[in-house]
Amino acid sequence: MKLKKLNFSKIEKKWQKYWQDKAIYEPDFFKAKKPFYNLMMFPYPSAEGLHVGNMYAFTGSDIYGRYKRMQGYDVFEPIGLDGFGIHSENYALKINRHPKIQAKISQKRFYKQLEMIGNSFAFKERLETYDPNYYRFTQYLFILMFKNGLAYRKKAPVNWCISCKTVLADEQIINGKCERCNSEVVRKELEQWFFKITKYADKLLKNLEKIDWTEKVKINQKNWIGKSEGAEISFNLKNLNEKINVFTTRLDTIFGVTYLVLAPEHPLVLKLKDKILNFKEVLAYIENNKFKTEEERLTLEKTGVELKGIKAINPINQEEISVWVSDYVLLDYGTGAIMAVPAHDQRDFEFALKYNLKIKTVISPEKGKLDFEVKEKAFEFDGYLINSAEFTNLTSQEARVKILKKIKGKRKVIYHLRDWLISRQRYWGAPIPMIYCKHCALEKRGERKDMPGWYCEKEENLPVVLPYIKNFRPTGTGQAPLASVKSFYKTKCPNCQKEARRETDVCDTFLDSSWYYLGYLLKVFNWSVKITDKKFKDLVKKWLPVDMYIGGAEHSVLHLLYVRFIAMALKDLKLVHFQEPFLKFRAHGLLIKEGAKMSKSKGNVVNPDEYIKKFGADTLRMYLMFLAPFEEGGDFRDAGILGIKRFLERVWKYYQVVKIENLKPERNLLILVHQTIKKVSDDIENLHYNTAISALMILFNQLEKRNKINFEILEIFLKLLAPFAPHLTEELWHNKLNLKNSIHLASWPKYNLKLVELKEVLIIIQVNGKVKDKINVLKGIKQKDLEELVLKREKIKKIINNKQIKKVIYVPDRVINFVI
Ligand code: ANZ
Ligand code: ZN
Repeated sequence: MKLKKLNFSKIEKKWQKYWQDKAIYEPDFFKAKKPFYNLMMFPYPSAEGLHVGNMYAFTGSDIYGRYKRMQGYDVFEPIGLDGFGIHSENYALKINRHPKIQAKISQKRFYKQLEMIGNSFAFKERLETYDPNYYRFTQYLFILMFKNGLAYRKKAPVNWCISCKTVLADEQIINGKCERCNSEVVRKELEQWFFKITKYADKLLKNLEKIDWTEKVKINQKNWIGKSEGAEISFNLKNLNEKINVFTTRLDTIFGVTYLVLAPEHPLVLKLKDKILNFKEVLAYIENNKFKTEEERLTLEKTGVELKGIKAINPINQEEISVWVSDYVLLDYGTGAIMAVPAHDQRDFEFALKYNLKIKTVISPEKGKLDFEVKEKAFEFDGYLINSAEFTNLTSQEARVKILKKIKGKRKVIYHLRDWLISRQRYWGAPIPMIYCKHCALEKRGERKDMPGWYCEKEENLPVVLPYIKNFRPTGTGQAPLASVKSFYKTKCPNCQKEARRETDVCDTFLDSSWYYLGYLLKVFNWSVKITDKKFKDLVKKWLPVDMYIGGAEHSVLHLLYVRFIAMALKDLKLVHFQEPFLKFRAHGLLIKEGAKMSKSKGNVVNPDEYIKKFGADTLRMYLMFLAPFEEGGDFRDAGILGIKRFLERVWKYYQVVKIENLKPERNLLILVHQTIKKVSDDIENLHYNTAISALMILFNQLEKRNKINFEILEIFLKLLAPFAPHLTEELWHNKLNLKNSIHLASWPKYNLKLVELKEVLIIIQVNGKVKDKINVLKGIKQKDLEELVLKREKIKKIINNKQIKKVIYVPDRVINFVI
């Protein structure tokens, strides 16, 4: 018989078409009995094409989805493009093409690639965030937030990326640089839109305990939310009817307070204008330090100015202390003012050294060590109080409670989390659907009392379409490009009908992705429902929350936090029935190339197309998954991929030549098959795809030794391999096993626990009572089977050398002795 050579690309195209034509990956949304929402983070189409890192993530997610489908779940595995926003716009700017035109080109290219990788995507429900059908809901979400007091505008110092020419959210600053372009970030005073994520700080934190997420992502979120428990206490100002409130976590150090510090923007500074003797100097300091970023404020050498003529009184001992302004104190944390304890806070320590302020030690590391003194650096730990009047010798913890009572302070919990800055001075995003009327503003009218002049665009007028404009480049002036498009911003006030102005900033990209898992379900209705419609809500109940979500850990405090917040807000508005959108989230590892990070400048970026063309999608998929446990990432090496290619070719060849027999399978092989079913199932469940693949290789080595084999075993092997190599297995399923329907809709094999639990034992082989050899066999092996195995061994054959065996003595599972 002439062997057919394996033509990867031919069979891959054939089966991709078949899957599409038969829509086998489209669940029946309304009738599904066991819905399983298998979500992967949709890509930014902000490069020439799909990155192999995307393919790595998607394959890992797809294997899980395919496995669940074969287990009988109605799996929904959608995909789309997160194509609105700064990522895509920056790319368009780079290659000097209009983002709208580029989006069309990228869309075609990305979808083609997404088909090529052989995932079981429900392509009918795909979506793009720049589609007006989509962003109509993004805008609707904005309006919902506004109407419910969760969106507001305020003037605030914000992070401004010099290169992207727009503001950034705190979450988008990584080590003081822009998350997107890695350029410098400076501070600007601007009026901006914010979402009140801080309202949910506590829930965002508490719920972490309830969700099954990758631990390190939960830890990142916990730290970012940054719950801080302490006290708020007041310091009266001497001879003035004013006080300074401070937030402290270390009330036990109150006897060590040697000065107070206000943030430069603290309103009290201006209020005390006439009382501050050196007000000019203070003002100059404030002006000079206005544009430092938060990072700079906290890391650069500390500077400040004393407010001359102002003294505060320490409530615990009535001591007079000086008051300073310094930018190491931030306005929007706590109360914007601190009590400084140089002996026990390193920042205060450095400041005190620089300005020659007193350093008074009040905490000792050892009980009774009353002469302890801080010299080189602050002692920042809890300990035992010293120099603290009647509180001396108490532990820090005891002292905090007692001091709080004595000075009548308030316990207070605050969070590091800030509100989410949502507006961007860019072009390529969903226009913020708000209208400002200065006439109404003058009369203090508005949709909300606290925001005079502001009105939402009416729901029936959505979407506010982003117009095509030639000059889409960011201006750098703090104004978005749309601010110079009169036909866009000129409108009528929805209230008084006089001339009004549309908001010209657009929404942050992360608003687009904060609800996309709901978007796929809207697409089921082809966008023709409202979020409040019963039929939509029913579908939401049926399919959500998402059962499994897979994506990168780099989104820990960006997308993954925002998306939880939006779900909580929607839940409170009774639009969804869950607080947490993703029950289970797993972060995949990072893919590197030959030990190095992939980057264009190094020229070591793996282009998945090239590899698919050369080796086939099945080979690439399996190779990527074989590298290491999925959650750990892997090192891509060209040499390695050949090994997988050869393996798949061997499978192909074997299925061409093997004869199917209808005998009962050998017990040994059957045991291995069942153990492999269990191993592969467990491994897929835990995303240990690499060891699942190894187990399949071990099983296949055994199959390959046989030229006749039982049909069921051939069937089981293909099924186990199907999630990894979906095309090859589909081909062999139809054309070797002659089975109808897709293998991917077949049921996942079940194992027989009895067979799986069999253990191996080491049996000693003796000839005439002398130890000659050892053999590993399954526990409980029958004497007849064991004899047969042993007598096949070269070593034993030689010894026995055709002599007559007189007797065989067998001690079960331990020793077999041939008497010759
Ligand atoms: C006195 C003190 C003594 C403090 C001591 C610390 C150690 P976390 O844990 O991050 O919440 N602080 C309060 N508000 C601040 C602001 N707006 N800008 C800068 N620093 C501020 O930190 C709480 C501590 O940070 C507070 O406790 C306060 O300094 C400082 F031995 O008060 B502490
Ligand atoms: Zn008006």
